Amino acid sequence: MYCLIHFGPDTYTDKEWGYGDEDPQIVNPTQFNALQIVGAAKAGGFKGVVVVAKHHDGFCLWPTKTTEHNISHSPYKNGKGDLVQEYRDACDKLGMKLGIYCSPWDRNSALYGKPEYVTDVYRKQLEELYTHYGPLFITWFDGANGGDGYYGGAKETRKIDRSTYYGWDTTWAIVRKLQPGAVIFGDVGPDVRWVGNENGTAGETSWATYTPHAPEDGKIPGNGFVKDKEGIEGQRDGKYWMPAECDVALRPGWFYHENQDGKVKSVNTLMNLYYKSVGHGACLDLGLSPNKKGTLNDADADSLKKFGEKLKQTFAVNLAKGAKLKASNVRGGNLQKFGPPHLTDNDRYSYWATDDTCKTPQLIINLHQIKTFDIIQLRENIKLGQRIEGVAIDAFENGLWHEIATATSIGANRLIRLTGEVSTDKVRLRVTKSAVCIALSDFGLYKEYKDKSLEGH
Ligand code: FUL
Repeated sequence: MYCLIHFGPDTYTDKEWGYGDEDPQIVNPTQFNALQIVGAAKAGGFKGVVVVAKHHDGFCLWPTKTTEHNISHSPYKNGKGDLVQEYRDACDKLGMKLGIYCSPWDRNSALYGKPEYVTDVYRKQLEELYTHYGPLFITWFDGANGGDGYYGGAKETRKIDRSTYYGWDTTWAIVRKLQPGAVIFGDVGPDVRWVGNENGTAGETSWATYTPHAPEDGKIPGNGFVKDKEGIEGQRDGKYWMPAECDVALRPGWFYHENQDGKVKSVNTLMNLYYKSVGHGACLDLGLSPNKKGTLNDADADSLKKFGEKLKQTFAVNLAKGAKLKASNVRGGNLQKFGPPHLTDNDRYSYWATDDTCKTPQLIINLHQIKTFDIIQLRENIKLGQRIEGVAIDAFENGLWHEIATATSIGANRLIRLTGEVSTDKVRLRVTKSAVCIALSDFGLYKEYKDKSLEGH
């Protein structure tokens, strides 16, 4: 999980997509506090932040040499400000990771639409960002592209060829060279893909494998030019390993709007999103919207804090730990290496594996005493791929096994939220379908933490 921070001229004009003619003078976050913003993300359990260094309006939050349309022409710190640097410093102080979003579409640039925009402006901006603010864990390439804008005063509509204009191969090569540790996000990956919606949810069935397709036959797909809906589930036979990223904002909009102050997502809404993103093997990328002063409103920070607390408490104790695990098959009979005890150790890559011929094994989890849970967690050793295609879980009640849940894809993480609490001393896992022998790394039973103080709003 990480946060995606939108702040810029739109914060002051109450817009979501600035036209590109905004006066830099309006950007004046007098109390800008990167530590408060990044600290709130950390309290929410997020591991990093992606800073929108330039949104579609073209305004750069760092003192770039590529355009005058940047923070050095705003009153903030008398033109000596650099918000990206302040985020970098805050991340370093708090042990958080930093990523960058720099919008390819630029509604301010007079050159937008010409090849020179890509070569002399956009790629130079990326070079500046990757050279000065690393190490980055991710770099975001947004798909919104082309359309009307200010474009240096031309005030017209400019359309670009979404397959070819940005020369993605060359552009991505800048990331590989300057930030080799960063994954590249985009509608077409190449490392991680957009999930195809902005609701923050991946499909109930969710494959990390994916082949992006252009919406027009015979064309090459590009960012902003894919069959979006295919991103939700991915494809079982997808050509590329490209796990999904679920982006959604904490408020209705990505940018701050005073009239949305009462619409900050509640802890329970965030938990629901967590189950449907992280719990479907994807990432949750939550949008934060600093206000005009340059801080998060108390309600936003409060919701994050409660969410972090609820997550921490919920997953603090794996009720399956200490259980006796009996598997119907263990690879080569080698309990030490492939036995089921690996399912409840703290290593997400140690695993229970079966013989090549055994694709539908069963496991009995003897809890020794009655335990009450409402969440089941399964994780595959993702380094060995996504193998499992179907599981069922049973609880032993009144002398009989009762099916309490089923699921399809597992992947890096699968959280099954039961419709109610289950109390039992024995649980059975049945793998009902797998492409090859299984390599399951974790099994967990949890009870969602409920505390009145966290249900605040
Ligand atoms: C979208 C953009 O158009 C939105 O403004 C926002 O930045 C979101 C994260 O990505 O494509």
